[in-house]
Amino acid sequence: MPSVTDLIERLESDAAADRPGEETPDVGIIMGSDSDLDTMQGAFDALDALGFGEQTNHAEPPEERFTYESYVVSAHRTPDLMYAYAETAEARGLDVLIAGAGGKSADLPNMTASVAFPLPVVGVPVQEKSVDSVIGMPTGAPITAVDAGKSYNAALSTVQTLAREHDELRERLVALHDERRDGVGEVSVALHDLGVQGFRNRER
Ligand code: AIR
Repeated sequence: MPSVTDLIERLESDAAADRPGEETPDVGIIMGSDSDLDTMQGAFDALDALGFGEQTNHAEPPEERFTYESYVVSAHRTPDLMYAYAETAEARGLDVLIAGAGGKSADLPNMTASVAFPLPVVGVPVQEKSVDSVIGMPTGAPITAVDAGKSYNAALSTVQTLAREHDELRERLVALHDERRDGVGEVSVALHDLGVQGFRNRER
């Protein structure tokens, strides 16, 4: 079983490999515990909807041009891993990070943002009680954060950042946005035309 030390060494050797940008993941998603996975699923759903592929081996990129990776990194149980992940992120080719943590001491997003600076980090408070610790940064130490549990929006924000450089992503974002807009139109007409009870019956 690989230890935390092995994982830190892996990150360091990935960073030293200096691979071209097309071969490294664009978005790094980290979370404080695998118990955060359900809440963080929204980020994966959004990236999947935008055509991103998951990179599970730093040396072997998937077919998709845009990719993400994910790890569990605990600010309190594995502070050395958190530091190594944030410190090597830029050299490992990542362009933007999403970090989620729960509990009252949800320090992974804010500490990752401090160490990985100037790489942008989008923080996801996994629970309502985590919001203050994620967003409470001092002047000069920035983090972008979403509301509790809104990991889907965190992924959209990261792709908005990437889309400034990649027209293809801009188009995918606009298409996804239009789809959601059309969805509102569809339910609006259905609610009106079927009537409240008819609409509810349709949902069953
Ligand atoms: N956490 C893990 N290490 C540091 C923190 N703050 C958070 C996780 C998770 C919560 O603690 O992000 O939301 C509970 O973790 P677990 O592993 O006990 O389920």
